[in-house]
Amino acid sequence: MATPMMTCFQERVEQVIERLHDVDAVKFGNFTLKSGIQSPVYFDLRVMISHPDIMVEVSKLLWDKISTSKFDSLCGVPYTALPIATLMSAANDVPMLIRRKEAKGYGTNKLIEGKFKEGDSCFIVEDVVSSGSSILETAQSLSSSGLVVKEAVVLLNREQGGVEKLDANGIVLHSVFTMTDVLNVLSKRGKMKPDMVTTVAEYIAANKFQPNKEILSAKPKINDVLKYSERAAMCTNELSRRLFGIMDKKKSNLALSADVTSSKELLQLVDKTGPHVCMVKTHVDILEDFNQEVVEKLTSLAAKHNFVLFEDRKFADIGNTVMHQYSGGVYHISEWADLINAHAVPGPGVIHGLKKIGASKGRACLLIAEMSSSGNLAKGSYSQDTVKMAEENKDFVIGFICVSKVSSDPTFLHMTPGVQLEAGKDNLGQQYLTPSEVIGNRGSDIMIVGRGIYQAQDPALAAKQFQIAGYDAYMARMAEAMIV
Ligand code: 5IU
Repeated sequence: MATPMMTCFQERVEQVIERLHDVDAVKFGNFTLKSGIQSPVYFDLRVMISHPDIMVEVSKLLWDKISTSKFDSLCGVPYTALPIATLMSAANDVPMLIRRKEAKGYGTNKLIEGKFKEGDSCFIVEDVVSSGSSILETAQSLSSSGLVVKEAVVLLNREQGGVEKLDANGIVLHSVFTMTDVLNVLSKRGKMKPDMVTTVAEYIAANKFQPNKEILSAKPKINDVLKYSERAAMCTNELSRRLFGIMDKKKSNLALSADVTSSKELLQLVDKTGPHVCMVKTHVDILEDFNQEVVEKLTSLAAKHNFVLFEDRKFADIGNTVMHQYSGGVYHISEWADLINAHAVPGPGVIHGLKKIGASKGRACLLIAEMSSSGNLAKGSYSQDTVKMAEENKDFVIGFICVSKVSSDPTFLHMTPGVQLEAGKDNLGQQYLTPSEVIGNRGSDIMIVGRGIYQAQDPALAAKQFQIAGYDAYMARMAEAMIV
């Protein structure tokens, strides 16, 4: 039997659901959702901000759900949950944190605003949850800044896998009401026509997350469930085996793009960030004071910190020319770079030329299947033909530069540039995705980060944050592949 307190809470929940319906935050009809799915019910909880009485009551209900939990601060997921978290914080004298949605790109470049110390616990507040991705992304940002996130609270649970996804990532989700509650309350209170009640009930049933059904029907994507160590064991190429081994041992899928222009700065940056990376990517031709000593020191740092050295030379000429560019000139790249990359545009001759120089030295190559810059032409059939070219040259080509999963072969590496802790772009066409998007959603193996690290106030700390965010996203991807 319900206790009086529970009954009272329940009554308040029902009133809020009815109020939300009255102000058109819940609508019935025929709607096309962002995902393209047709839905007979539509939630627009943002309209709450125009109704202070609803905002206050919602914040109280959310607080009542979590008041027995212990935490140091609250963090609302932008945007609607931000003012709700503010109300909860002020009414209950609990500090609040704000996760920046856009990187500032100047000043302290802080990701989390507000005062906290490493190890503090933070409770996430959200208005509505479907798959749980926004809460997970917020949790990853918070934990990469040293906070501990174990719980989240949401007003409306759409029952579409959010609870399970967050649970797989160690986060308990509390909700004030579910989509089924909305249907029950509004039909009970005569706010819906009987045929609409049936339509919505059918829609909820059809879209409800059913883990068991999905485990049986979904075939996990192979390199989403294989661990780095398992993939290392599958590789015949010595360098890819070593690289997967480093990723496993160092718990890092981070490649630093060390695009600085002085040797001193380069060596200092690499030494500081070395413990957090599995790879350092260079553009030696931008160094104003290049000499052989620099690459000798770089290779010593690679041994000291156990990472792979990748010269981002992007060879793009006929076989005979790239042989000279790779082995000779000023840089003698083949003498020190473990890994290089090439455009597929000249045809397989470019790989054959590079292989002639590099294969006997244990070197390997990536093909550029896609690029991160806006308007680039590496897409569609060009990308597909690049993958085919790699498959035909697996003894020397070990993977791709790409922004999506281009091959399901678990021995191929997918490496993605254009990564910052917040999505965005620079003013010359570079496009940024987040670690959780690149590693978690797109299934890439290694994220390449340049300015996000070397322009940070503390590059070692930034590298550590990216390392944690990238590795968390990899773990989340593995956990999700097990559920779905
Ligand atoms: N890089 C890209 N996009 C690409 C390829 C390479 O950004 O498609 I191919 C390189 C350029 C730069 C690094 O060296 O990756 C990204 O640096 P920032 O994180 O500073 O944008």
